[in-house]
Amino acid sequence: MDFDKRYDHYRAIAENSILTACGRFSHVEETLAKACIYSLTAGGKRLRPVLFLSVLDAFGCLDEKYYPLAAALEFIHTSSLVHDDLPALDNDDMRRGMPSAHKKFGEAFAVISGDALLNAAYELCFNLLCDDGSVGVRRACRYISVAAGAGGMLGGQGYDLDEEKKTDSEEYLLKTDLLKTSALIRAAIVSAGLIADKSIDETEVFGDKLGLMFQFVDDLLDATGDSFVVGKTLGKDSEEGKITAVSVYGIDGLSEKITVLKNECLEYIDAVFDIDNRPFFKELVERLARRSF
Ligand code: GRG
Repeated sequence: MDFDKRYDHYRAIAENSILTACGRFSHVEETLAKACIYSLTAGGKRLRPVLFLSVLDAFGCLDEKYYPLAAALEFIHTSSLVHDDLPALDNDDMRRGMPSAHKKFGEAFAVISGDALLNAAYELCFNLLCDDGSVGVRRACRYISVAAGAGGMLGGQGYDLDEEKKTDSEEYLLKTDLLKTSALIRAAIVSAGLIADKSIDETEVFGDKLGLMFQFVDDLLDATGDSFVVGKTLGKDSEEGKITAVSVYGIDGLSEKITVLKNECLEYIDAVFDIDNRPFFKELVERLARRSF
């Protein structure tokens, strides 16, 4: 199967699982339900669920009973975007080419819809744990919860916000990005591996490298991209004097770093996946490095 067909296959599973999981909002307060569904159905690449499903598939474990975890990963990601766009954080008016949640529903509903999405992600995990309490599923759910929390994505956001301790150093940048962005991308890969009985060590470094490359490309796009194509306001990082991979490495230096990370990802793919699955993951890495989908 060629790359696009295979990506679209996983993406369709992810979309269906997200829509099914949205059913839980049919009996809740109307504006809150609308705000949750608006943010979840606004588009996006569905990268985290696609990674989860494709890694499960590569390890011979793609089964519909695990689909709710694909939705859970997207719910966590979406909740972080809703909160990240708030005036108290990044103050972004546009997300995925549409008004951000607080622009559409007001700040208060953006806050509680972000909370509701995060909570719903754990409902999905607990439902699966009740139906299938296998060791792999238990470990996967635990891994996802740690990766999303203060020791992972939220902690990275904390470093990103901590103006007093921020320095324009590579060490600070890596510490922040490996948590803020890599943690959830890594969790999508590692949790699928855990379900397939792989150890954390077998997949974790690939997840870290991919997540870091992803954030570096995001920083580069913020400095050089087209806001219509990217679907959000660009150029804010440098306007606000933010510490990003561009401020640390410069545009040319960052492009080189992205190439190094890309090559490291390609090497890890040879170590992690069998020969039939390597082309899909390699193409995914190439496209993410160019952000060409
Ligand atoms: C409430 C769970 C929760 C978290 C709040 C704000 C915050 C803590 C964390 C911020 C994490 C964050 C937004 C990191 C940036 C990651 C990033 C580059 C997002 C863009 O991801 P894409 O390109 O977006 O996959 P699409 O729209 O394609 O899904």
